[in-house]
Amino acid sequence: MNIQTEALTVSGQQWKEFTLTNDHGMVVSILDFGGIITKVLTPDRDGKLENVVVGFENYEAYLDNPGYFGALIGRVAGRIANSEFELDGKTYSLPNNEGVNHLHGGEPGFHKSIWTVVPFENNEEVGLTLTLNSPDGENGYPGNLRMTVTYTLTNDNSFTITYEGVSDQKTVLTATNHSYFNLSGNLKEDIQEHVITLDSSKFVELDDALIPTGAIVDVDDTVFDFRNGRQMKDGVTSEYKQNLVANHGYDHYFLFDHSNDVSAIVHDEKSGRELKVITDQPGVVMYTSNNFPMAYPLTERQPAQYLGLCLETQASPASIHHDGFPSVILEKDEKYFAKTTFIFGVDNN
Ligand code: G6D
Repeated sequence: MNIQTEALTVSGQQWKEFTLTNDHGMVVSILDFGGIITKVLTPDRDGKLENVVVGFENYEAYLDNPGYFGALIGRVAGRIANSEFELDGKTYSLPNNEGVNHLHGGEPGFHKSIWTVVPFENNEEVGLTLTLNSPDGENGYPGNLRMTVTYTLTNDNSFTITYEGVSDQKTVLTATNHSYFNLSGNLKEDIQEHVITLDSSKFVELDDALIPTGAIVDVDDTVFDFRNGRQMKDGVTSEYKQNLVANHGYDHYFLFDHSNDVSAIVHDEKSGRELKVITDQPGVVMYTSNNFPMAYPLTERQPAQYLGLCLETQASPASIHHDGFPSVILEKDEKYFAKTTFIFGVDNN
């Protein structure tokens, strides 16, 4: 187990990058800026270590980061319709950073904040504890919020993210991480051939602005049924309206059935890599980078559509305006806790 810390100067800002390495050579690199995961090196079926997440070649690009690559997202991941919500009869207005709507906590959200980072290491694990104080009223959200995120790498090639938060006023909170996974290794291929399995029989319908309509739709007989595994490209070629509103792919919240411990599996046949996701969250936004940002070069190549798969485990901001969705309400002094583990392995083929 090993942690390396490097001081960086990016456009005059002083950042740090922490590189975690386990005893099998798996590597995860993380910035204090946005808690951004810049690199994850895992072995393919032949033991070759390659990068499996999308990241920028030049770190200045993270100051803009239109795709939220690798970043912690909050206070509320996802979209809040009309950039407002009501709590106990009071209406709160948030910055509308996507048309009339509020996306991913606004600017600067968690993804553009400098987190205080404390590394930790023992024989079993290596990791970082990241803390952030978000003051009452920041981006319109009520309550002084103290966030603690823990990134932990273990020797079974698991990477666990825990999120803890507490606010001195009733507020809304659902945090996530916005890494774009690509198991081909060093972005050799896009993700269209990746086979995805989701423990989910229902997803949330979106309107043309990607705002939940309030309807929860059965996946039966649609290309949203991933219960028995499905290639991502089915969503690209589909003429189903929900794939079209997402610009020929997926950008939807799937509600987990919790019929087994593993909520999601991603498999790349060529490399043999397999990613399993275990989470305590009620669902996940699966985004297939249909609107991949083209402005900045990536570590390994030029940008292109469908280069990364996002699995944003979280509750649903649709709960702010509709009944029947996993709630994002956090009561005064209530302890927010969320945990997601990404297990990187290889198949036996
Ligand atoms: C696009 O609609 C998608 C979002 O879901 C995603 O989080 C963002 O790009 C990075 O706006």
